[in-house]
Amino acid sequence: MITTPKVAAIHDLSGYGRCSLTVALPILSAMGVQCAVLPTAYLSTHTAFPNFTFLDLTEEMKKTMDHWEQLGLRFDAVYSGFLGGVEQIDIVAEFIRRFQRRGGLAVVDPVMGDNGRRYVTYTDAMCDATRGLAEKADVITPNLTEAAFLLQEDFYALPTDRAGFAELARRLSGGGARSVVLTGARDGENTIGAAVYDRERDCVEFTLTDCIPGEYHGTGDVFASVLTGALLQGKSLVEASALAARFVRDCAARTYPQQTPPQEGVDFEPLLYTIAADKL
Ligand code: PXL
Repeated sequence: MITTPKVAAIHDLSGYGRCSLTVALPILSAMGVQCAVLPTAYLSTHTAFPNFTFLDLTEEMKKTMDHWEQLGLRFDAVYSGFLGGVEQIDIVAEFIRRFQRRGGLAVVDPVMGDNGRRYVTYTDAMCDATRGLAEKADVITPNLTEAAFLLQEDFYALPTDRAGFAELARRLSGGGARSVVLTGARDGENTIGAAVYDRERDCVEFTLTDCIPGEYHGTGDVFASVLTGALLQGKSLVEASALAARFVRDCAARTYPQQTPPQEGVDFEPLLYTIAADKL
């Protein structure tokens, strides 16, 4: 009998603007994964829109965990993303300890910023705590900005070629303690994708696609969600990263001609069928 894998997704819920849970939930469901959600905050929109509202759900997270403990719930994967404060980052570490089933997977997307800049709600203390959380993960999925924060280096001094990205991915693994999928790795003008360090195989491979013009919000969340779903469906890390890179590329290619504002994210919904469980 084939059982449906179960993931707990710990991200914010942004009412408008495709990112975090509004991306993770449909993608994981389409991929044939049962997705339980532990929302960290409710925002009217993600933080790239002006004047967003922010309702912190830290207390609700704690109560939910106690309830889930009473129910004896365990998850094949814990998948975290945007977090609302330092305490929540500690709560995710505790969640992994309490709810990850033996042999399960902790995927931490160390969401902190993009394009060399921190997201407006991320503080120094949160970046320090995120570094600690990343150390507890089996797989981390930083973009280059987050890689700079994790390694406490200047974003503008990071390498810009394949050999340099491979070295960065290895360093982010903490001596092979965790696997790393470093996103936003550009190889020349027209190619983008990820440098993938697999701790099982102790090697770095690249999963690259052609580069579509336009920079859309939430693509990191689309990428990490597809990666998590594919890993739970038994794909290798490199296969999962290749699928995620191709899906983000296809979504961007579909979105670009529509000329929608970048904050609205990518038009992924009509393409969900391409990553449906029966296509994997
Ligand atoms: O896509 C990352 C993300 C998730 N959640 C919120 C965000 C962002 C990036 O800005 O603002 C609320």
